[in-house]
Amino acid sequence: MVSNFNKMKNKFVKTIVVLVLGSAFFTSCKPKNSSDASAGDAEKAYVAPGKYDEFYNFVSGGFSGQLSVYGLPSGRLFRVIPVFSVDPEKGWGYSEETKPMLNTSHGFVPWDDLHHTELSQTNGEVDGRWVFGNANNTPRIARIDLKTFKTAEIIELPNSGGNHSSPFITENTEYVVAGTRFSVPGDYSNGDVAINTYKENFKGHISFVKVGKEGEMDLAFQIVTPGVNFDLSHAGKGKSHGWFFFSCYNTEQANTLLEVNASQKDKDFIMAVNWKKAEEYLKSGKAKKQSVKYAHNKWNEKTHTATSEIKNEVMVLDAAELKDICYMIPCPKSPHGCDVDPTGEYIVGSGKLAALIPVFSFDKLMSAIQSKKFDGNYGGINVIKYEAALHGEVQKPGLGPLHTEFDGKGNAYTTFFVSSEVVKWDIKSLKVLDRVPTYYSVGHLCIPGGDSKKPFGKYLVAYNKITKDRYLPTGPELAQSAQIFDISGDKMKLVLDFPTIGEPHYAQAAPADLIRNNGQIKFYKIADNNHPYAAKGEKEAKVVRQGNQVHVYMTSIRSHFAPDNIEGIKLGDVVYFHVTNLEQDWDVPHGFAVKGADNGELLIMPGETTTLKWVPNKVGIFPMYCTDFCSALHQEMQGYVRVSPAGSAVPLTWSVGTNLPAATK
Ligand code: K7E
Ligand code: CUA
Repeated sequence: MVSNFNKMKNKFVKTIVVLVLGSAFFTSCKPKNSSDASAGDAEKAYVAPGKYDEFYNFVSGGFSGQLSVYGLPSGRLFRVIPVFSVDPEKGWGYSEETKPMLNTSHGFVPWDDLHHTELSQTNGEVDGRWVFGNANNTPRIARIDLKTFKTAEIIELPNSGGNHSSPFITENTEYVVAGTRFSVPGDYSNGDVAINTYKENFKGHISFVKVGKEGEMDLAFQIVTPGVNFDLSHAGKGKSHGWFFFSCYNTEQANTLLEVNASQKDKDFIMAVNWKKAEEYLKSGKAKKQSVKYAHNKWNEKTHTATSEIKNEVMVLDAAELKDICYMIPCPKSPHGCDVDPTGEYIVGSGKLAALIPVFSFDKLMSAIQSKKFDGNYGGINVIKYEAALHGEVQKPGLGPLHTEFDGKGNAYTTFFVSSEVVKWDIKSLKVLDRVPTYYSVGHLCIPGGDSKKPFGKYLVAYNKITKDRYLPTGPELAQSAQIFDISGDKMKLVLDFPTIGEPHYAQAAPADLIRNNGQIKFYKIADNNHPYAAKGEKEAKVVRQGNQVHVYMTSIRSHFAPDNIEGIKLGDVVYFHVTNLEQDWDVPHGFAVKGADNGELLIMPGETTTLKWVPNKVGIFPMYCTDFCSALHQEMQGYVRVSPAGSAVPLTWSVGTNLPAATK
């Protein structure tokens, strides 16, 4: 959620809430009594020691830029996967091999803001192969391989600013999409324009990134649109497969004080995109080739190294010109979430400032398009008549609707930021069935498989923004939190609270077995290691000088490095420690750190080679050691590097288990 929301909340509560809904807010946003506030059916969350959870929960880390993996229903944290931000703990962005993963057209970027996770699907069902994540700030999409729980690929998106409505996918993972939050002048145009020329010079672009059989991403095309803010999106499925839906706000096209100026209109839009039609236009040569610059980074499991390539063009289709690829559906008050039910018939738009939730019908939308029930156009894009596409409105559902997920039994669950609750309602009848308070101010929610054709139901997790009075205080910044609800019955029941990493936004979950049995990699075969600096046995360990570059081909095995004594390094040298972990057992990583290195550590998985760059800036003896407790003699896993003055005559020597001749001098 945007931080403006907190400010907006007060104003909103005063002006609209009180007028429209009277005291409803005050009764629904606070726990009714203290036992209510702490109530939870904690036994349902209990997973005995040594037992496995039912689901993996992939949770966005928000401004941490990472993705965390929890178990459901226990709420236990299994892993933090570094994606868009450097992570010195794991060497992500610090080792020479991982640095290219964070390359962009702006150069190396060490941080980003990850809001949404999306699991790959086959036939509209979660398939457990990959999970995608979006970078908001420097627009990118990442693909994380769930065999290794490692970021395998990152692609940058040109012509964009704030990649928020991303990385949502089509039902066979044909595409992962990205709608720009900020409209900006296209990278292929002159961007040196006055900001107040927004209306003429600022354009929106939505990107369609094709996903191959092995997951490899390719920016297939973009669609240029009028300058609005795209917020969220979801693909059609089943009958609506072939369509994508994007919520837009700031259709006022304001460029300052959006809090006020982008909240003027009664209705903004959901943009319906016929991507199959767009594909046809692309094939028939209707797209313009534009020159841009974006990075495409790939991890190679054989060389254990990433490569980064800068690409120079993108095909762009114009929505105002090609009239039948985009349509605007009016949607009340700055829609945020845009969610499609499991049948593909119903499209839910959650207007942040609306006192109702409109639900659109795909069938009605199709017949409205056919019979041209238009209400003029917006920047050349036909606007559908609101009523013509409307299935109906959920009346008085709550305040500040944000996001909706589905249980596959005909129910929708919507989060309300302002009234701080999750509301369950019937998709067809639009009747509110149940509501539970959250603690407090829920943003996204997740039902396992909840945006797919086949939700697994059972649990609902709410990701909350504010946890005042919920946990022990920790200074000005409090814990971020999630809450699990049991949704197997008619009424939602609170099961567990658990704190989370960063600020969680969207999350998805998959049955544990789907991931556990997908061919998890337990270690890398040393024979398959094609890293150019690998030392595949201790005999291959060596130190090689090339001018002022020194390459240390080092091995690690319980419980020593080879070599572990190195002399002849001089000031002015750039030293590369290429550490190969020779272990061929599950769960025996070794670590590596050297005193004074302005770098992270290395964590080297069995069979892998990883490189730490070190530029010593003092003369002396520098200890190095293994940072990962690998054996009973882990503390003995250490060594020394001797650094001599520039021009010194100390020869380059190395050893393990014997004393160096130079050492006796
Ligand atoms: Cu509602 Cu960035 Cu998906 Cu946060 S967004 S909550
Ligand atoms: Cu190797 Cu500790």
